Amino acid sequence: PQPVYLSDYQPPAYWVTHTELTFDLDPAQTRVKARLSLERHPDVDAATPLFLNGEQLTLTSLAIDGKTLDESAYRVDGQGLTIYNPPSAFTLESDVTLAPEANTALEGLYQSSGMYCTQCEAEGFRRITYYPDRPDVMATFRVTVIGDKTREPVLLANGNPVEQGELEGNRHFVTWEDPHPKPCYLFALVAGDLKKIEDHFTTMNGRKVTLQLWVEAENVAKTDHAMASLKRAMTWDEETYGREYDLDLFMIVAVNDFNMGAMENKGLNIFNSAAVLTHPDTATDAAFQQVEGIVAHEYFHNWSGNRVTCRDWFQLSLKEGFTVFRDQCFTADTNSAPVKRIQDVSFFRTAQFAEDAGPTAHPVRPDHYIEITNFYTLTVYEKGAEIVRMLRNLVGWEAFRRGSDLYFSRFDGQAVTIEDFVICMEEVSGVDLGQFMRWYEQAGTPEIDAQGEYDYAHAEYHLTLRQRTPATPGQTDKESLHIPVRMGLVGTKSGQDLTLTLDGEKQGKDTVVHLREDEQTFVFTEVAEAPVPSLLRHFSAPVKMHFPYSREDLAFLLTHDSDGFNRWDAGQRLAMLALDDLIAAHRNGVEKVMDSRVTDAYRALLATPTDDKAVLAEMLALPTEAYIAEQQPLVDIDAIHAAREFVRQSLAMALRDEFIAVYEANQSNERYAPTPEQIGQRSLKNVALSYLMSIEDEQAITFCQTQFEAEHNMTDVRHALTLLVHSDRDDLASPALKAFGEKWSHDPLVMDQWFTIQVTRPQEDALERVKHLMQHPAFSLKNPNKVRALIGSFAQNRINFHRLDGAGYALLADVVIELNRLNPEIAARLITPLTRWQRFDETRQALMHEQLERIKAQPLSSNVYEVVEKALA
Ligand code: B3K
Ligand code: ZN
Repeated sequence: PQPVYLSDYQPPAYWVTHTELTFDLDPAQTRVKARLSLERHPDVDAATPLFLNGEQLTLTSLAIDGKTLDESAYRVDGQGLTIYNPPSAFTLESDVTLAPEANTALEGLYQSSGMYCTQCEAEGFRRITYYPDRPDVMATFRVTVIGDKTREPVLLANGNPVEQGELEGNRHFVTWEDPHPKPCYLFALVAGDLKKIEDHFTTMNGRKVTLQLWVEAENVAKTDHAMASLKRAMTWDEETYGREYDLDLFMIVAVNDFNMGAMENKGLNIFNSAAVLTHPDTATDAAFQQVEGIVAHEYFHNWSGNRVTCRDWFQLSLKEGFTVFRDQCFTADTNSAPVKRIQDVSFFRTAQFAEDAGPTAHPVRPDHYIEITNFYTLTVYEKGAEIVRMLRNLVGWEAFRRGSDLYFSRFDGQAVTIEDFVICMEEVSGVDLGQFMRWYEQAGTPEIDAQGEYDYAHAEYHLTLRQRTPATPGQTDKESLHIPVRMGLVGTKSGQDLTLTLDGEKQGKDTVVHLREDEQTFVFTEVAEAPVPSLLRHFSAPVKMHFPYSREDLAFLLTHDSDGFNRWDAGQRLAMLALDDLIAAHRNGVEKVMDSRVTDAYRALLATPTDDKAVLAEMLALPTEAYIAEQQPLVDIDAIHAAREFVRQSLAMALRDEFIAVYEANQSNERYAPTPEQIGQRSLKNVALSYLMSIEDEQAITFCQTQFEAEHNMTDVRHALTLLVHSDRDDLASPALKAFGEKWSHDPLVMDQWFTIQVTRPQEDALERVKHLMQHPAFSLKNPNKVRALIGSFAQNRINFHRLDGAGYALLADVVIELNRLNPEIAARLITPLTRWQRFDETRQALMHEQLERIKAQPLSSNVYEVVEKALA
């Protein structure tokens, strides 16, 4: 497979101004008739052939302006259809057939639990009809769907229904019209036996919008939260960005087989059922929050993505980075802002940093790709969102909002680039963003080495920052970035933020210093007492900040930093220092000793009264094994696990009474609601229970059993069950697992959780359990949620996935090889853990390498090929 390059971009030679489609649905032979109005670009010369993408289609007829095309006038190959010497403006009619039931890749038109649905982003539309399948071709659509009245009583497409009727042979049709020109990746169709839940929303200018959620009959009771979330998102986008919805109808459909979370098709969002269905008995707090976030994200795309879209797929972060930033702010505003930031950063620093440090590292705007589906990454999404966040901070919210308004009005109905967005921000603010653009072009995580010195004699604090970005594949030389470092100086005597004076100017107690050079020293004057610097507050840039903090400094920041985010971060850093020592002790076979400063810090946390229980729960959580691994030069799986367990157990023993008190004080019989208060309370209680269960305390076991049996809500039930299954008390775990599995055998989303709980257990039998569960009737390799729940989760089970006999790697490779044929997109994603082989010891490196080579020896999809090729390069 050949890569595509950003530098090769050419505007389309022909535009499609209007698209008419008729679908005659059939599992084995769906017929798609297309009628496209085409126009040649005035600058393109007349002999230029027209190329239309098309894959896995059978062409049955082709006509221009009503006349059947002679076979010599066109050519069909595996990529598409070339028409020689077309007129400058014409109507093209094509007739194709395809087989939705055979589509296991879940791209294009496929069947899920018997219903028909589509996924076109990025390049799935070419599996539906011959078309210029690129985002810069935008047309209005009129779509007729014909289906069986019994099997497909509901026939949906984008826009508004304009006509419907009965046909012979128990068939019927509905015609839909979407007045907003759109690229074909936003096309959608759904047909099946679905039930709807309806509600209404009146927009800021009085447009009455009908909101519909379409689900299988048994899921009707799981839709309240998604509907409420949608309404909150609509209100928030009006109030925050002045964005109003633009059709009379907004639909969300839940499907069971879906490669990603959801898709923002115009007026007809299609969701993975896991990203929309919730019920207190079946979904955890985390799932409730995830649903709210995804519903909002897809809704926000209606402007940031649909009204203004991407010129080409290299610009993917234009819509994704901006929309993720928007959904993050929405969640922060609707729930607990500090917790949202802590959770996002904690995930980012674990997973995106790892991506940026591995063989598939790429810039937020990549400059080439083989398979675009491989670029729906944490870098494009989350690092892209961090860049937008920096922009917002650089220009200030008020200018950012004006820049956003300008962007939407200037480019409405167009397909544009990342520069177009940044230039709007530059225009409204007058801030020079030239150097800032490098964030989009350079891969790798920048690192800052910071050093500070307090000059008593002159009452000055000198802060020196040095930046470097490590080489990444294909990018060895990095230029210096414009890095906004938000910071404060906390006085060691007063315990308060000091007023900052930089270059003679008063800054307040919190400021942003701009690091643009490789090295810069910032001199703060009138610093009355020796401070501890609080750096990168709120994670003001996606970088690694190194500062030689002592444990005393960190314990001090943990109690005194006015920035809640950095208080949490100080706790993480403090725990990391202790963990580092313990990892070394484990490797050297030396007895492990708990650092009493960590214990004291945790004791102090537990003793300090707080309103925000969710933040406290985050503060009490130790860095995950994945995060710890990310901080080590060479990952020692066993030492990390042992060190972390040691800290957990030491804390549990030292603070047993405190944890029991926290657990008991946060019991509640309130009716379940996914409110920040209740979620905070449950998180805190369950963190305490986790600590207590790490020492298999008798009291904790009783708490766990009672909590499991009380069946108050899935958050508590799942947490208790997980702790039992992850303990050595199989006598208690087995019956609980069995009861849970039987109770929920009818509910695929709960069974996903049942799978995950089992394969993430630390005991040695985890791998055997995976193999065993792959035979379970509820498991299927064809369902991405099942693959993620069982195989994806097992790959996160670090000590078992990285077993020294290589069996974990071999199992993953087996699944990748099989999935490569069924669903290349999911197969390629699943390889990720193996691509990180360079980080491990020689034995594991060799074992991982061996599996990558084994995959590479197979006939591969371009998706899997691209990832394996990079991993082995
Ligand atoms: N835009 C979709 C991504 C779908 C891509 C699938 N290959 C989801 C989202 O970001 O909202
Ligand atoms: Zn998105």
